[in-house]
Amino acid sequence: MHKKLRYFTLTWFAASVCLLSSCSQKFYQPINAQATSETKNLYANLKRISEKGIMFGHQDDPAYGIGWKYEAGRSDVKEVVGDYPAVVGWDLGHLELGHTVNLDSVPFDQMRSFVQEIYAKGGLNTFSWHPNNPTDPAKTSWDKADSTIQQVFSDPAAMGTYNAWLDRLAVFMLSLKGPNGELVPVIFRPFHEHTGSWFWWGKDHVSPEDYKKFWRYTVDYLRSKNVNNLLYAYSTDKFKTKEEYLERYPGDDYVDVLGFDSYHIPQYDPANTFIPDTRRMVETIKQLGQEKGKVWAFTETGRETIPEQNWWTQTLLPIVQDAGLAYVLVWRNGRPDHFYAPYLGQESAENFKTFYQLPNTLFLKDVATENIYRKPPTK
Ligand code: BMA
Repeated sequence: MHKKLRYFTLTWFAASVCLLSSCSQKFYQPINAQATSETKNLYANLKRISEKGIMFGHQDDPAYGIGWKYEAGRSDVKEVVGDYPAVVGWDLGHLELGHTVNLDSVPFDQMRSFVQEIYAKGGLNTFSWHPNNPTDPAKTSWDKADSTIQQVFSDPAAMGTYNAWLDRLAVFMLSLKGPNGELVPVIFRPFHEHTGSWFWWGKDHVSPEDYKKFWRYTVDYLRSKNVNNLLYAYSTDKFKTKEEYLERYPGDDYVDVLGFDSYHIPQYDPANTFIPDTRRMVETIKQLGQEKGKVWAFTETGRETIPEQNWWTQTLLPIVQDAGLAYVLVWRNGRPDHFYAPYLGQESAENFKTFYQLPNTLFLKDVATENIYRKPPTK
């Protein structure tokens, strides 16, 4: 920790100079003017922290890992490095149906408690959403029905279903309360990976205009329900150009965080270009973030089962280092053949410790002292 503290002191000085010279700080405000003060503070702090390092995130981290489920205080990440991730991802899939557990068997009541606990410790929560299909709730996100979104807008019954789903979402978001009754700010990342076509909101199933309209409708609806604790993350899958990234972008008034998802799958990458391709995508969102005054993040990645011993420093690090990303999130440790963070004894665990020790990779202890829900210091 010593090395990290020294680094913080130095970068803090640099950040203060930046603040005094008003380094584009005026841009970094949430799209929702009614956002709670904790949410506004979080957004400003995400920008501030991203100038110091990158927060590490893991999906469902405290809920389960390889060989365990719901054991208080456990975390595969913590068992390897002695600290929790700074960011935890959750998925709201099946909340819309009124179920009590999500699509990966996480009970929503437990999820809420975890979210509150992480908030209280100074960490960050982010939500994805794999909803079923509002035109036929028996169909999953992966049921690639064409024109679902178009149908939602043209069929009042489908729209009624979708509104009822958003009502459930709003109730859940508004139930996330901190110790003083304040709303817990979270990042909400709906309709992700839409440059691919594996979900009903994916590119082959909806026009760019309808996708944007649907996104804006969703944001406006939640806002009309006074859900003022969300920062909205726009999160494509892999993309080739800035134009492709922006093709379905709903507008600067509807997005807080610019993100994308990209997994390392060597069998689909015969030319072995994952690192340069992904770094290029990082550079694109960085450039857009700077232009637009928005935070940017690597919203999902990972190497399933991490068979490469040095994956963390040799593959992930060159992609994320010195890129101004607020966070990087790896996917869930769901099964022995489907996990993305190391566990004790896993073959990349030693290398993950090296990654953890770097001064600019941030875990819970690093961000806890930064008070990301308080007003950032002004000097
Ligand atoms: C996928 C897999 C699935 C899971 C889904 C939603 O990548 O992890 O097992 O149901 O995400 O979390």
